[in-house]
Amino acid sequence: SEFIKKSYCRAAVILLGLLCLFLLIGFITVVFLCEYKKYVISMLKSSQPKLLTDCQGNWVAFSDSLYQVSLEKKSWEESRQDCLQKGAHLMIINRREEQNFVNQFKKSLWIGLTDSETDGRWKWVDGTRMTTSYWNSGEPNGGRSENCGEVRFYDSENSWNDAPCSIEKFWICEKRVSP
Ligand code: GN1
Ligand code: CA
Repeated sequence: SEFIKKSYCRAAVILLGLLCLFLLIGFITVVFLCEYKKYVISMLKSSQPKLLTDCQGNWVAFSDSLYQVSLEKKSWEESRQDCLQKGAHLMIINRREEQNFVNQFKKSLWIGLTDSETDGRWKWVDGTRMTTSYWNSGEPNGGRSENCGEVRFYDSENSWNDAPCSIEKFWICEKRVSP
């Protein structure tokens, strides 16, 4: 009858409409997924160098050690802790080559040197006494108020300074690589 015909027609129109809707949704989804894939790939490509340096932690090899200059500033003690946490220690400088190497960073950096225990008795963070030194002329001059060692006058071969341990500075960690 006429009624049934109309109903079929309406159902067909609705079905067609739904089909169109599904096709549209499908099309949008495919386009979206393609764009998303492109986006993810571009993100992966652009973040590749960062990921690599993060994995390696910006350690620089020199002689039998790896060195890492910090990206933030901390007090000497907090700097020492940071290095320990990384399985390293604040840099210990025993040789002229190492001294020249650290100057190349052209940055004021805490090193593993302190006379906090006994004024004027400079010790390295591994407990050894400082025997060879590369103090800048006039340093150390801080007495009781400057008990921590830093590389400061990096344009001079002898670049060390004693400074107050509470000052926040960049620092350099050293990780010995077993030969
Ligand atoms: C700094 O800020 P000033 O010039 O008084 C440094 C000293 C150095 C001195 C060398 C807090 O003292 O340790 O011996 O330069 N003070 C600080 O010129 O880093
Ligand atoms: Ca000083």
